[in-house]
Amino acid sequence: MNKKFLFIIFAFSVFSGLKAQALLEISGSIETLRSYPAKDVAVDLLDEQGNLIRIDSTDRDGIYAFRELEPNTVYYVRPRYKASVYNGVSTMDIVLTRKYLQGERDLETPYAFIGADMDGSDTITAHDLLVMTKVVLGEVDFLEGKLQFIRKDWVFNPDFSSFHNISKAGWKRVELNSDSQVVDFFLTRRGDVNSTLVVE
Ligand SMILES: [Ca+2]
Repeated sequence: MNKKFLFIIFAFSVFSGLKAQALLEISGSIETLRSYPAKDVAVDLLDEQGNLIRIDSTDRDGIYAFRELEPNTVYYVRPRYKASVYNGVSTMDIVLTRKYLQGERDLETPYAFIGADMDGSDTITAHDLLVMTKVVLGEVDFLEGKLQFIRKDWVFNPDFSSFHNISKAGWKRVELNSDSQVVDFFLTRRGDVNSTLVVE
């Protein structure tokens, strides 16, 4: 056996070994509806049984990544935001919601419906206007629970009329087989009808 042949066998063995051990990645971006990156968002990685196995934080570009994951495995990805975001609800949101309730103007995206549903009741009523007004006047505080992650591949009802399952849009089950996967999310806020939320 000549040296060149031996080298080819050696190189092939190394390559095969690497390929067999190839580990995968789940990564993605988190941003507001107007494409501002959401930095410092904690992103949980859970196993199929729901056990927390890793936590990453988005960087200044809103990017997170879990590397060296096992192929042929089910994972769950779930972002959560701890910090308070004191913006996104203004007089304009009140005006847009009032016009919708008075039948003067429709809300054009499902995100606008979610924004208008300030109290999270799954319907848009005068009570949403009342809470929005109190927030704008500073009479009630912005609550952490008003933030809502919505993964970008979430499919809404055609008429946007029901958000009963919207909490399910805040995480994703990922079947990682032979390819790395990208899971992107929007960060939205109840009360933010016109998508002005900014993460400082
Ligand atoms: Ca409501």
